[in-house]
Amino acid sequence: MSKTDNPGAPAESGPPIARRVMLSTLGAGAAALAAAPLVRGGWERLLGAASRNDPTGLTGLLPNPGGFRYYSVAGSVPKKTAADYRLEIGGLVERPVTYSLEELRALPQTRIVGEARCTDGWRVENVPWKGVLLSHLLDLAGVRPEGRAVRFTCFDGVYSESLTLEQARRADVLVALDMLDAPVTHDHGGPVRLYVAPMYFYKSAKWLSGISVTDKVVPGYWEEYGYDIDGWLDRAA
Ligand SMILES: Nc1nc2c(c(=O)[nH]1)N[C@H]1C(S)=C(S)[C@@H](COP(=O)(O)O)O[C@H]1N2
Ligand SMILES: [Mo]
Repeated sequence: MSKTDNPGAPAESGPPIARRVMLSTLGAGAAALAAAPLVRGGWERLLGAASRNDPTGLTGLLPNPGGFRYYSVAGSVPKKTAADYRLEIGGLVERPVTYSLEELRALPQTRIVGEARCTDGWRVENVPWKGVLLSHLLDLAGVRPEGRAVRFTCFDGVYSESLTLEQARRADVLVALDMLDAPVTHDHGGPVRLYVAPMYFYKSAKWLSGISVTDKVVPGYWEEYGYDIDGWLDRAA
Protein backbone atom coordinates (compact mmCIF):
# COMPACT_ATOMS: atom_id res chain seq x y z
CA MET A 1 0.00 0.00 0.00
CA SER A 2 1.04 3.57 -0.45
CA LYS A 3 1.97 5.65 2.57
CA THR A 4 -0.87 7.97 1.56
CA ASP A 5 -3.30 5.11 2.19
CA ASN A 6 -2.54 5.25 5.89
CA PRO A 7 -6.00 5.66 7.39
CA GLY A 8 -4.59 7.01 10.64
CA ALA A 9 -2.86 9.98 9.02
CA PRO A 10 -4.91 13.19 9.13
CA ALA A 11 -5.12 14.79 5.69
CA GLU A 12 -3.61 18.08 6.85
CA SER A 13 -0.35 16.47 7.95
CA GLY A 14 0.29 14.56 4.71
CA PRO A 15 2.58 15.51 1.86
CA PRO A 16 1.68 18.46 -0.41
CA ILE A 17 -1.40 17.82 -2.56
CA ALA A 18 0.39 17.39 -5.89
CA ARG A 19 2.67 14.67 -4.57
CA ARG A 20 -0.12 13.01 -2.68
CA VAL A 21 -2.36 12.82 -5.77
CA MET A 22 0.51 11.46 -7.81
CA LEU A 23 1.41 8.79 -5.32
CA SER A 24 -2.13 7.60 -4.87
CA THR A 25 -2.99 7.64 -8.59
CA LEU A 26 -0.01 5.78 -9.98
CA GLY A 27 1.10 2.30 -9.08
CA ALA A 28 4.08 2.09 -6.78
CA GLY A 29 6.56 1.42 -9.59
CA ALA A 30 5.36 4.32 -11.70
CA ALA A 31 5.22 6.63 -8.70
CA ALA A 32 8.77 5.72 -7.91
CA LEU A 33 9.84 6.47 -11.46
CA ALA A 34 8.22 9.87 -11.26
CA ALA A 35 9.34 10.71 -7.76
CA ALA A 36 12.92 9.56 -7.61
CA PRO A 37 16.03 9.62 -9.74
CA LEU A 38 16.15 6.09 -11.09
CA VAL A 39 19.32 5.37 -12.96
CA ARG A 40 19.26 2.55 -15.46
CA GLY A 41 22.19 1.22 -17.42
CA GLY A 42 24.30 -1.91 -17.38
CA TRP A 43 22.23 -4.79 -18.71
CA GLU A 44 19.66 -2.42 -20.06
CA ARG A 45 22.34 -0.83 -22.22
CA LEU A 46 22.52 -4.20 -23.96
CA LEU A 47 18.81 -4.30 -24.65
CA GLY A 48 19.04 -1.98 -27.62
CA ALA A 49 18.05 1.41 -28.85
CA ALA A 50 14.41 1.16 -27.79
CA SER A 51 15.22 1.24 -24.10
CA ARG A 52 18.34 3.38 -24.46
CA ASN A 53 16.41 6.09 -26.23
CA ASP A 54 13.35 5.99 -24.06
CA PRO A 55 13.33 9.32 -22.21
CA THR A 56 10.17 8.41 -20.30
CA GLY A 57 11.69 5.29 -18.79
CA LEU A 58 8.43 3.51 -19.58
CA THR A 59 10.12 0.59 -21.32
CA GLY A 60 11.32 -0.19 -17.83
CA LEU A 61 7.73 -1.15 -17.07
CA LEU A 62 7.57 -3.80 -19.79
CA PRO A 63 8.27 -7.45 -18.99
CA ASN A 64 11.80 -8.47 -19.85
CA PRO A 65 11.94 -12.25 -19.64
CA GLY A 66 15.48 -12.37 -20.98
CA GLY A 67 17.36 -10.90 -18.09
CA PHE A 68 17.97 -8.48 -15.32
CA ARG A 69 17.89 -4.73 -15.37
CA TYR A 70 20.48 -2.65 -13.66
CA TYR A 71 18.97 -0.48 -10.96
CA SER A 72 20.63 2.05 -8.76
CA VAL A 73 19.10 5.01 -6.99
CA ALA A 74 22.60 6.45 -6.66
CA GLY A 75 24.18 8.08 -9.71
CA SER A 76 27.52 6.44 -9.22
CA VAL A 77 28.64 3.74 -6.86
CA PRO A 78 32.24 3.20 -5.75
CA LYS A 79 33.74 -0.15 -6.70
CA LYS A 80 34.83 -2.38 -3.83
CA THR A 81 37.19 -5.31 -4.08
CA ALA A 82 38.38 -8.03 -1.72
CA ALA A 83 41.02 -5.52 -0.57
CA ASP A 84 38.66 -2.80 0.64
CA TYR A 85 35.23 -4.39 1.04
CA ARG A 86 33.90 -4.50 4.63
CA LEU A 87 30.60 -5.63 6.13
CA GLU A 88 29.80 -4.15 9.53
CA ILE A 89 27.38 -5.93 11.83
CA GLY A 90 26.21 -3.99 14.85
CA GLY A 91 23.28 -2.42 16.65
CA LEU A 92 21.54 -4.57 19.25
CA VAL A 93 24.05 -7.43 19.20
CA GLU A 94 26.37 -8.86 21.84
CA ARG A 95 29.42 -8.98 19.55
CA PRO A 96 29.63 -6.27 16.87
CA VAL A 97 31.93 -7.43 14.11
CA THR A 98 33.40 -6.32 10.79
CA TYR A 99 33.98 -8.91 8.05
CA SER A 100 36.27 -8.79 5.07
CA LEU A 101 35.23 -10.56 1.88
CA GLU A 102 37.70 -13.33 2.59
CA GLU A 103 36.22 -13.85 6.06
CA LEU A 104 32.71 -14.06 4.63
CA ARG A 105 33.89 -16.63 2.07
CA ALA A 106 35.36 -18.71 4.90
CA LEU A 107 31.96 -19.07 6.59
CA PRO A 108 29.55 -21.90 5.65
CA GLN A 109 28.00 -21.19 2.24
CA THR A 110 24.41 -21.93 1.29
CA ARG A 111 23.11 -22.15 -2.28
CA ILE A 112 19.55 -21.16 -3.12
CA VAL A 113 17.89 -21.17 -6.54
CA GLY A 114 15.19 -18.57 -6.67
CA GLU A 115 13.54 -15.84 -8.64
CA ALA A 116 14.28 -12.16 -9.03
CA ARG A 117 11.00 -10.30 -9.50
CA CYS A 118 10.87 -6.52 -9.71
CA THR A 119 7.71 -4.53 -9.05
CA ASP A 120 8.27 -2.93 -12.49
CA GLY A 121 7.03 -6.14 -14.12
CA TRP A 122 10.17 -8.05 -15.07
CA ARG A 123 11.39 -11.24 -13.52
CA VAL A 124 14.15 -13.78 -13.89
CA GLU A 125 13.51 -17.32 -12.71
CA ASN A 126 15.85 -20.05 -11.48
CA VAL A 127 18.69 -17.79 -10.47
CA PRO A 128 21.34 -19.54 -8.37
CA TRP A 129 22.61 -17.56 -5.39
CA LYS A 130 25.27 -18.54 -2.87
CA GLY A 131 26.48 -16.97 0.31
CA VAL A 132 26.14 -16.88 4.08
CA LEU A 133 22.72 -17.28 5.66
CA LEU A 134 21.78 -14.01 7.33
CA SER A 135 20.55 -16.07 10.28
CA HIS A 136 24.05 -17.49 10.71
CA LEU A 137 25.61 -14.03 10.81
CA LEU A 138 22.99 -12.93 13.34
CA ASP A 139 23.71 -15.97 15.50
CA LEU A 140 27.45 -15.29 15.39
CA ALA A 141 26.87 -11.68 16.46
CA GLY A 142 24.33 -12.66 19.13
CA VAL A 143 21.07 -10.72 18.86
CA ARG A 144 20.20 -9.02 22.13
CA PRO A 145 16.74 -9.75 23.65
CA GLU A 146 15.45 -6.29 22.67
CA GLY A 147 16.29 -6.83 18.97
CA ARG A 148 13.18 -6.93 16.76
CA ALA A 149 14.31 -6.05 13.23
CA VAL A 150 17.31 -5.73 10.97
CA ARG A 151 18.31 -2.68 8.97
CA PHE A 152 20.57 -2.92 5.92
CA THR A 153 22.71 -0.10 4.58
CA CYS A 154 24.69 0.11 1.36
CA PHE A 155 27.98 1.60 0.24
CA ASP A 156 26.18 3.52 -2.51
CA GLY A 157 25.45 5.81 0.42
CA VAL A 158 21.71 6.01 -0.30
CA TYR A 159 19.81 2.73 -0.36
CA SER A 160 18.53 0.96 2.70
CA GLU A 161 16.25 -1.94 3.48
CA SER A 162 14.82 -3.74 6.48
CA LEU A 163 13.36 -7.01 7.64
CA THR A 164 11.72 -8.11 10.85
CA LEU A 165 13.94 -10.41 12.88
CA GLU A 166 11.63 -13.31 12.06
CA GLN A 167 11.94 -12.63 8.32
CA ALA A 168 15.69 -12.16 8.63
CA ARG A 169 16.05 -15.59 10.25
CA ARG A 170 14.39 -17.46 7.38
CA ALA A 171 16.40 -20.15 5.63
CA ASP A 172 15.93 -18.41 2.26
CA VAL A 173 17.53 -15.07 3.14
CA LEU A 174 21.17 -14.85 2.12
CA VAL A 175 24.05 -12.45 2.31
CA ALA A 176 25.01 -13.37 -1.23
CA LEU A 177 28.57 -13.51 -2.52
CA ASP A 178 27.77 -15.43 -5.72
CA MET A 179 25.02 -15.02 -8.28
CA LEU A 180 24.67 -17.23 -11.36
CA ASP A 181 27.53 -19.34 -9.94
CA ALA A 182 30.08 -16.52 -10.13
CA PRO A 183 31.02 -13.68 -7.79
CA VAL A 184 28.29 -11.02 -7.71
CA THR A 185 29.36 -8.37 -10.22
CA HIS A 186 29.55 -4.70 -9.34
CA ASP A 187 26.44 -3.91 -11.41
CA HIS A 188 24.47 -6.54 -9.56
CA GLY A 189 25.52 -5.15 -6.17
CA GLY A 190 28.81 -6.95 -5.64
CA PRO A 191 30.91 -7.93 -4.01
CA VAL A 192 28.12 -8.58 -1.50
CA ARG A 193 24.36 -8.08 -1.77
CA LEU A 194 21.33 -9.33 0.04
CA TYR A 195 19.08 -11.97 -1.52
CA VAL A 196 15.64 -12.22 0.04
CA ALA A 197 14.14 -15.09 -1.96
CA PRO A 198 10.48 -14.84 -0.84
CA MET A 199 10.15 -11.11 -1.47
CA TYR A 200 10.19 -8.64 -4.34
CA PHE A 201 13.69 -7.87 -5.56
CA TYR A 202 13.74 -4.37 -4.05
CA LYS A 203 14.20 -6.06 -0.67
CA SER A 204 17.51 -7.51 -1.95
CA ALA A 205 19.79 -4.57 -1.17
CA LYS A 206 22.83 -4.27 -3.45
CA TRP A 207 26.30 -3.14 -2.31
CA LEU A 208 25.59 -4.28 1.24
CA SER A 209 27.85 -2.62 3.81
CA GLY A 210 25.93 -2.62 7.09
CA ILE A 211 23.64 -4.92 9.03
CA SER A 212 22.23 -3.39 12.18
CA VAL A 213 19.84 -5.01 14.63
CA THR A 214 17.18 -2.50 15.68
CA ASP A 215 14.27 -2.46 18.12
CA LYS A 216 11.74 -1.79 15.36
CA VAL A 217 11.51 -1.90 11.56
CA VAL A 218 12.97 1.20 9.92
CA PRO A 219 11.33 1.58 6.48
CA GLY A 220 13.78 1.31 3.58
CA TYR A 221 14.45 3.60 0.62
CA TRP A 222 11.55 2.57 -1.63
CA GLU A 223 9.28 2.09 1.35
CA GLU A 224 9.54 5.83 1.95
CA TYR A 225 8.07 6.16 -1.57
CA GLY A 226 5.12 3.89 -0.86
CA TYR A 227 6.42 0.37 -1.42
CA ASP A 228 5.11 -2.35 0.88
CA ILE A 229 7.39 -2.77 3.89
CA ASP A 230 6.76 -6.53 3.70
CA GLY A 231 7.55 -7.31 0.09
CA TRP A 232 6.14 -10.85 -0.02
CA LEU A 233 5.86 -12.35 -3.50
CA ASP A 234 3.27 -14.76 -2.23
CA ARG A 235 1.06 -13.48 0.52
CA ALA A 236 0.70 -16.99 1.90
CA ALA A 237 4.48 -17.26 2.48
N1 LIG B 1 21.70 -0.44 -3.23
C1 LIG B 1 20.63 -0.70 -4.02
N2 LIG B 1 20.04 -1.90 -3.96
C2 LIG B 1 18.97 -2.18 -4.75
C3 LIG B 1 18.43 -1.20 -5.61
C4 LIG B 1 19.08 0.06 -5.66
O1 LIG B 1 18.68 0.99 -6.41
N3 LIG B 1 20.18 0.29 -4.86
N4 LIG B 1 17.32 -1.48 -6.38
C5 LIG B 1 16.49 -2.62 -5.96
C6 LIG B 1 15.55 -3.03 -6.99
S1 LIG B 1 14.12 -2.13 -7.13
C7 LIG B 1 15.77 -4.12 -7.76
S2 LIG B 1 14.59 -4.68 -8.85
C8 LIG B 1 17.04 -4.87 -7.70
C9 LIG B 1 17.71 -4.86 -9.05
O2 LIG B 1 18.87 -5.63 -9.01
P1 LIG B 1 19.82 -5.71 -10.28
O3 LIG B 1 20.29 -4.32 -10.58
O4 LIG B 1 20.91 -6.65 -9.90
O5 LIG B 1 18.98 -6.27 -11.42
O6 LIG B 1 17.93 -4.34 -6.75
C10 LIG B 1 17.35 -3.82 -5.57
N5 LIG B 1 18.41 -3.42 -4.67
MO1 LIG C 1 12.74 -3.39 -8.44
